[in-house]
This record gives sequence, C-alpha cells and structure tokens, in this order.
Amino acid sequence: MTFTIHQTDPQSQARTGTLTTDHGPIQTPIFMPVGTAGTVKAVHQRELEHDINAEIILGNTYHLYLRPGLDILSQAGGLHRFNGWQRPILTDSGGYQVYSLSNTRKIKEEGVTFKSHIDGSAHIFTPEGVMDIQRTIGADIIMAFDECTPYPCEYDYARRSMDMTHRWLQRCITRFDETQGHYGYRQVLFPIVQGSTYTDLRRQSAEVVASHGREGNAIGGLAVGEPAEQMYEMIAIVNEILPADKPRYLMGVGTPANILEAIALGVDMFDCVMPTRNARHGILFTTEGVINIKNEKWRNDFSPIDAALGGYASTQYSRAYLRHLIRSEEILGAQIASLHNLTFYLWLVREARQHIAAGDYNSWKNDMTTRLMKRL
Ligand code: PRF
Repeated sequence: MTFTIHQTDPQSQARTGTLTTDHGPIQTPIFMPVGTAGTVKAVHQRELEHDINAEIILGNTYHLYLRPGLDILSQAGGLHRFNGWQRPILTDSGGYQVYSLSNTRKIKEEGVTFKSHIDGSAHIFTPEGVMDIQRTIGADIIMAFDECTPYPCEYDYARRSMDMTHRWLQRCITRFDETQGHYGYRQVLFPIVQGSTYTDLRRQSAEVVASHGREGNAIGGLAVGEPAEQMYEMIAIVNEILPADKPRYLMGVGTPANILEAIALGVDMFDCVMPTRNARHGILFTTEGVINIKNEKWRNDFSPIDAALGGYASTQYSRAYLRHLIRSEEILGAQIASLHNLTFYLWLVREARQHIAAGDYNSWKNDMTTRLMKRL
C-alpha cells in the first residue's frame, strides 16, 4: 500500500492524497460507507460504484465472524469474492462492536469473552484470533484489537485500558507479521490510538502507535459522548505525533461538521453509520441543511430531495414521495434515503478535496459548517 500526498492546505493541517491498495486507489480525505454484515444496508453495489463512486467500504469482524462465519467466507475466497465488491475493504476489529452489541462481555488480558447478540453462544476474541479472522475475511486494511473506553471514563481506568490496548497491539503486530493473506493480495494493519479524553494519555498512545511505523494509523475512543470541542482537542494532540506521511483514520466519526473539522486537523479517513442509519429514520443531510422527512411540512413538497447535490436518488424523487415511503415503512424509502445520504457524504469529502486543492479550505469549511448543520 502506498500513500501519496498531493496538496496541503496552508491555513490548516488538511491535505489531499491517494491511498493505493491492491484493490485500487482511494482519494483522501475519504468517507467510507459502513457495510457491517458485508452489505451497506439498503444500497446496491452498482449504486455504490456508479452513482456515488464509493472507493472503499467497511466490514465488521464481529458480525461477519458470527454470521455467515469464517467457514463460508473462506470457502467463498474472502469477502470480496463473497459479496462481489472488487474495490478496497477495511474491517474493524470487533474491539468496538463487542462492547456495544454483545450481551455479556468480560475483558481480560488474554482477550474479550462475549455472548453473541444473535444466539447467545459464547466466544472469545483475542488479538491473535482477530488478526486471523481479518486475514480470512480478506480486507485490504485490517484494524488492531483495542478497547474503546466509554465516556466519561476515570483516569485510572483509561490508563490501564490504554496500556492493555498497547500490549494487545504488540500481539496483533506479531501475529499479523508472521502470517500472510490467503488470497494473493496485500493486507495492511492499522494500529489504534486510545487514551480517552486525557491529553497525557493521548500523547503517550500516539507515541506508541507511531513507533510501530505501520502503513496507516487510527484514532479510536472518540465520538463516544464527549463534547465536540474535546474531541477536536484530542485529535489535534494526536495528529501532532502521528506521522504526517501516513494516512490517519478517525474511527466512527461523524456529523458533516465533525468531518470538516477533523479534516482541518489532518485526518484522511472516516467511517460512520450516521448517513445510512439516519436515512432509515428519515433524517436526511442536504446541501441546505438537515431535514426530518417525516415532518408535516414536506407532505406536499414535490421538489427533488436535493437538486443542488445532483445524483440519481437526490434528483429523481420528491420530498413528498420519500416522506410517504418512509412513513409507510416501504423498503424503497430506506433505499432512496440511504443512497441520498451517502451521495451527500461522498459529495462532502469530494468538495473538501477540491477546496484543499484550491487553497481555500478553511473559509469554505466555516461557511459550510453553519449551512449544513441547519435544521430545515
Ligand atoms: N475502536 C474500534 N472501532 C471503533 C472505535 C474504536 O475506538 C470507535 C470510536 N468512535 C468507532 N469504531 N476498533
């Protein structure tokens, strides 16, 4: 994998680049649609590829391991073969989903024992096991096994958890480096910075992560309920330490405003369920602001969902029609709304890249942030 930086913004830490994997290139800053169970919910791959030009999607170790399971994924020849997506895939390690989804979980030095949210069966995730699983899934970018601390988090817990995440990271690296991909293309491992909202812990964690010299680095443990200002402060501290010539991935973030702010702080990659999850609940992001399509005010608005955005879903269907579909819980409602919100997120990062290249990123970001977060 190579990462080439094209332009850097003179007024901020923002930059544009290209990340090249064996499944193709990714223009950064990028937003990665979340495809938890090997599918971006309610969105066809034809739409991902041709309508919104998604250059990479996410998968989740936790979900894919539980269902369909490694036997099927390995028989298929990996997730790319199984779901037919031929562009890059990144998998999260389960070091987050296991905390948010599984019923009972116990975190120990060896790993995390948990019960499946599907059938209650007992499992253990260890750093070594999670590397093996992600090798079998066959993602281009795989994530280290970590503990994402909750917010708020006592200092002592945050410190002990971070230290364990660092020991787990060493175990991940050892296992990863002594194994190979099963399918003939290269995989890379990104470590994850933790440390809750404590500046000294964040610095320490960024130093440890940077010292491993991997092909890219991630920032975890943020957007878990802390104020946005605190999140930005942590990102700024961490990004001073993470190498500038490697991609930086902020995990699970966020709103359009969060993304634009983090880009200014030097982040290159984002993922979040927000566009797809909100879409299913009728919350739409548009170039004018945020819409709750279920509201009465859209019942006879026959204008397109977002004419300025362009793209199929956003111009083909009216707000009144989408309101009707979502209120009727029609499957097509979720499909249109999801495709629309992803069109918006991919448009947002494309615009960001263009403004970084043009040298006016900061002023554009400030204008956009107020506009995009307005409730219509
Ligand atoms: N760790 C992992 N995945 C994540 C996070 C994390 O801290 C977050 C935090 N926002 C989202 N996804 N492994």
